[in-house]
Amino acid sequence: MIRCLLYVGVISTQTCLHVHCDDQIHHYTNQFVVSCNNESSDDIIAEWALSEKFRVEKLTISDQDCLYLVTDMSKPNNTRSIERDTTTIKKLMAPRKNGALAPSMKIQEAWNLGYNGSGVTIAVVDDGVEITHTDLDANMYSGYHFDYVDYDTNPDPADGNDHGTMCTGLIAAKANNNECVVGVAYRAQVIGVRLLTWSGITDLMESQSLSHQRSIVDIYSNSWGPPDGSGYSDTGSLVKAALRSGITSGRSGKGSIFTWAAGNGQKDDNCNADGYVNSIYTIGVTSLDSTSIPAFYSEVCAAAMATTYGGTSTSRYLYSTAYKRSCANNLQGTSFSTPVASGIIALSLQANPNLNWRDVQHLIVLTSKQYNLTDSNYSWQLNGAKKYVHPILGFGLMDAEDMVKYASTWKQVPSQVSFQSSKNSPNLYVGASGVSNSIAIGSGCSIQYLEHVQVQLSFHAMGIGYVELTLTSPSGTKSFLMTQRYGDYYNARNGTWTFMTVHHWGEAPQGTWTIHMVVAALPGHLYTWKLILYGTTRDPLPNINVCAGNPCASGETCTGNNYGYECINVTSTTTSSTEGVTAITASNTTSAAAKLARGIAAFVVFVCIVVALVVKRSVGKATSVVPIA
Ligand SMILES: *[C@@H]1O[C@H](CO)[C@@H](O)[C@H](O)[C@H]1NC(C)=O
Ligand SMILES: *[C@@H]1O[C@H](CO)[C@@H](O)[C@H](O)[C@H]1NC(C)=O
Ligand SMILES: *[C@@H]1O[C@H](CO)[C@@H](O)[C@H](O)[C@H]1NC(C)=O
Ligand SMILES: [Ca+2]
Ligand SMILES: [Ca+2]
Ligand SMILES: [Ca+2]
Ligand SMILES: [Ca+2]
Repeated sequence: MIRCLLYVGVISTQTCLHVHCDDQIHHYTNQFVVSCNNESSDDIIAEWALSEKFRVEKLTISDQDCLYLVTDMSKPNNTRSIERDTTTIKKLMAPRKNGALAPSMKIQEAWNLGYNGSGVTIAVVDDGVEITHTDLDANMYSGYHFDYVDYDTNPDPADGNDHGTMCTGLIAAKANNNECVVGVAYRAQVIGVRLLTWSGITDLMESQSLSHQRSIVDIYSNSWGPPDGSGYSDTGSLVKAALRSGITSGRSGKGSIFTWAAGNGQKDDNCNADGYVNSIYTIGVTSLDSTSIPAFYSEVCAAAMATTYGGTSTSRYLYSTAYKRSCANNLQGTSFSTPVASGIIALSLQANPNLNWRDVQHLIVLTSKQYNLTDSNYSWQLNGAKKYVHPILGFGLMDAEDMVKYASTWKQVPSQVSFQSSKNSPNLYVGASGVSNSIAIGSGCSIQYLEHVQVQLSFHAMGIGYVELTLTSPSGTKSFLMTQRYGDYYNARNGTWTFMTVHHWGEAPQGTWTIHMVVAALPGHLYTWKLILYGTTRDPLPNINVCAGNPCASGETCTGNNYGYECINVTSTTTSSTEGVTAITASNTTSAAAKLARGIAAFVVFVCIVVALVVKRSVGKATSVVPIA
């Protein structure tokens, strides 16, 4: 019997299978032995041999009995614990599942510091949760679930959908019970909130779900949104109110945390057309492929803060719990990277329950990592706060260990200040060559450290999918607020939209901001625009000095900000940074974007493996909402 095991990016403490190996093995807490004559474990052994965490040596005892001795370097030598050993051995013998992805999200490391989500409550707002699933039941917060579809207290997906049950397993499946997977926050409490259904949902149902049990819910995990690739779909007015009152009154005034799947629209969509992800109150999450590239289905998303592994059919799926007490082995989508992020945030809230909604976003900016993640369409840019940022991956891969470490000593950031520029009314005709227009922000703006930036635009586009919009900050950072969406030919006569970006986080806003609008085919107009800036007047992280530990080589000067630093070699122009890669110039990024815009040919058709609910809202605009697989 082989079942799902291990967790993304970590070596799990949870396993299930192949108990028959036990008698071949002599075990210590940090050492175990695996047969060499088994192809099924070869790739795991190879991977472990390359990792710093494990040392792998070949023991030739006899011809029949070739064995690998594996030493876990992170554990003390020769302290015995049979239970641990057997689970480790069984795990090693298992096929590769969610485990051992590199670079790691450091979830095991956060667990090793004692965090497991205990005391944190997460509402999974989805198509239902099987609360009696044997890998979930102990972590279900009984008495608090709700079904806004049938208006009862049992969120079980009566229609057989198991998307919400899959999301829940990634957050809070039990550890060490030999079933399915282990959730990132495997001791958190989950409240199942059933919202999505075939029969249609309303703005009211959505807003009730997003404020469900507000006084006890810490995180609302949302793996759903508007359909990909057509229209700019805004939230209804009740959802706007629910998000706004969530951040002001949730968690005793510290603010509810809303995580949101950034979408699976690949190159046919841009998450800024998704009003849920585009909100400053939500934490948008994209997906990384196990081969260190953005998952093929991820969208360009200036509003997304970070990425986690989300599973792909092209490299590795994720595993989780599924309906009817089963396990699923074919998960892919930002639906699944988002619960992973929710779990990491839960560990951080356990480390420090006083974090407010903006503290959590600052923590993600600070700790997410660029590594050597690559993308053939887009490059990383070093923003004005010396933090690398990517059009799809945001500030990079989330790091659970750094999240909990920084969280544990975190001081709340100063209060949020906002500033609106005056409105420019250029009324320009826009064609394929594009137009630019600038707004100067002067000393009248008291913000010194930016958080979110919004561009409020009114425009005309005969084919809205042809619109491209880029914002360049005074520091030279470019945000791709809109990219071509190849399937959307809607004629937007008097389009108005507010685009949001987190890519200028930490920058000073004073200076010239420029938007560049292109409409690649069919004419358009740029009527008016203005900037809405959010941030702080004081240093949000006065106790963090990234240059303090002298991270640069001798002869190099460290120039730092709160979020990152650059090492400048005073005798040449070579620079390196926290994340170890030379700064990528803005012009490279521009040409990459242009390449994407033209590179229509090679996109993969995304097959929605898990569910494809298509539902109509019966109140408000005629848009539909689907769970993101
Ligand atoms: C080899 O490993 C696989 C999976 O871990 C297992 O199913 C199989 O029984 C093992 N074969 C032997 C000969 O141990
Ligand atoms: C989870 O963490 C809490 C708080 O640190 C601790 O008391 C509890 O023993 C942990 N539970 C497990 C199963 O690790
Ligand atoms: C600085 O750059 C110069 C010229 O490229 C090189 O010779 C020198 O080794 C560099 N110094 C450091 C500390 O990297
Ligand atoms: Ca029900
Ligand atoms: Ca389990
Ligand atoms: Ca989308
Ligand atoms: Ca957001």
